[in-house]
Amino acid sequence: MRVVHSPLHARHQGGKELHRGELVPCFESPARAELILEAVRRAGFEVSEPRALSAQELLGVHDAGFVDFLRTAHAEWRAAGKEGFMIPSAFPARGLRQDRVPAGLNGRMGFYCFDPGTPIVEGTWDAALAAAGCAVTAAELVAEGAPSAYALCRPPGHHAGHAVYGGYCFLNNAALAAQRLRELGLARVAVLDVDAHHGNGTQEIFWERADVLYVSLHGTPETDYPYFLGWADERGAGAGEGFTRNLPLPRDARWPEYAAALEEALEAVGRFGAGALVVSLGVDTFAGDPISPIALGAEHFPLLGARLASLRLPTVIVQEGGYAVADIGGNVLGVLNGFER
Ligand code: Q9C
Ligand code: ZN
Repeated sequence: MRVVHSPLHARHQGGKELHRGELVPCFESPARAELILEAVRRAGFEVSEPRALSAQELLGVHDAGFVDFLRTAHAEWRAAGKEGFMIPSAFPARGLRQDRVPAGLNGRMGFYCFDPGTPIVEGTWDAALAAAGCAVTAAELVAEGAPSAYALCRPPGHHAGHAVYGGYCFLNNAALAAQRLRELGLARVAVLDVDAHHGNGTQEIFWERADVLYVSLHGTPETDYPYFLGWADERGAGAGEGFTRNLPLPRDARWPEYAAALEEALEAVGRFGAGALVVSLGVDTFAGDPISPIALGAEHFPLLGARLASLRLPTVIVQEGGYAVADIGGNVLGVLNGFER
């Protein structure tokens, strides 16, 4: 399996997130991608860089004003004499208008964001665009006939919606991969999201579409991030009704419960008749993860990989979360090896 990765990921670093009342260094760090890269290289996977992506190519998934904001926000911040990371302080929640984009930078930042845990730094745009490029390049490899490809994306993407960022995500890498597969002629594409958190962004992007199935396994929103989406009764709307499937799990679920839900998810993907599969792969389902709602052991990741491979679909695996940094390389490699075996 080819690995697509860009060193530009490292441009996104140095930010802090609001965590339990304190500003702390982000859990989502450059070391994550470096350690995954080291593990896949050592295991003999061929690694290549993505092709360059233009901002224009994001518009099948993202809003033009949103993309413009992400591209220019930090330059505007610096032009105002500020430095360091940017985080918003107010959001358009219930009762507040969402039909007007504020002109000022702080208002616009809150408008396009949903949490204070996703700082923008000087290099965020370059890193996010390169990560999107990894996912799109991996999709193109698979559309050209590769049985599978792994996009080692950083920052991650599944929390980013059509016009909103958050959850360490700016551009939705997996959605861009699925959209690219559609453009390249695959009539039906399934996205299976096995990150520990619900992929609210991916769900929102494909909510009214019947050509892209979204299935997610995640810690229940009753207790876990992103809190406000990911219940089992969310099933899509309009033409997309029945093409979203959520399988929330109780907190600290272990392999037996997880594996049972995974079988349901695989069955849903099988029934859909997808021509290709995009996997949103978070290894934050690991018991040792500092922000994980699910408690899998390292030995379960190869089993997960093998079950994903059992669908026998052309597959793009897109890296999402995973914050147990010391174990992240081994856990991702476990999935990839299990997939190829
Ligand atoms: N302050 C992904 O796994 N914050 N995103 C949790 C820590 C958000 C996770 C609380 C977690 C987002 C891609
Ligand atoms: Zn996650």
